[in-house]
Amino acid sequence: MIHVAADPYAWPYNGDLRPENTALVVIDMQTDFCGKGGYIDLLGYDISLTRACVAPIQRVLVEARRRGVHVLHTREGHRPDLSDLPANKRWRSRRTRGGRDTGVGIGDPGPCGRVLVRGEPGWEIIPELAPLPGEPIIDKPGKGSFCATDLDLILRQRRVENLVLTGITTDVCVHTTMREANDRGYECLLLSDCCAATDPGNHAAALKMITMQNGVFGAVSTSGALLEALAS
Ligand code: C5J
Repeated sequence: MIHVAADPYAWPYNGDLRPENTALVVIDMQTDFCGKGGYIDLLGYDISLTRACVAPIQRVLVEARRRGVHVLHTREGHRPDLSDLPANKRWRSRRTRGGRDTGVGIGDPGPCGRVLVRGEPGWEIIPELAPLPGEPIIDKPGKGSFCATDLDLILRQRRVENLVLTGITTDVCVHTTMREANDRGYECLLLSDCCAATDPGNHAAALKMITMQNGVFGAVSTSGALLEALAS
């Protein structure tokens, strides 16, 4: 039995933590969410917040790859013809925090190409966390990684039971993915230092939500605790 020290319970619930049944999912580490001139930067948020998890994810990736843990990456983005972009998502994305329509929203041209459009520079995963050949990249049109993707199929083919969630943003795509995964029966662990949000309060609240009801969506831990457990 191997457990990771986690809140609110030692994870995974059954102590069955092996590289073969465990996947590390790196969510949306794209320039549009953490790079200069990307979508989040254009919206006026501080990208040093969303970049804070880059180095911790790098450390976990090295160890996960070395030990043969499954590694998967996701990218949020839309087809160049925007046929998979809901009109309300586009409309909302164009509004600033003050509610003014700036015209710089999803699908519009920006310093990193068209915002969150597949194939554009801003949509690419940042070079520091570039996927290795053979690591699946899940392209998703929504916030959750299971909606309109083949993620579940790929995980089930690999007999994955445990999911370690990292990436950005904690309160949006990471949380949505964790909730979707939990409902599908995956045993989920979110690494707090390997996730980040555009707002520290939202990051903290997202972590707290997971720990309610004895771990309503799974558990929360840190990269250090995971690496310790993997080494044991
Ligand atoms: C957002 C994401 N925040 N990757 N996307 O719109 O969390």
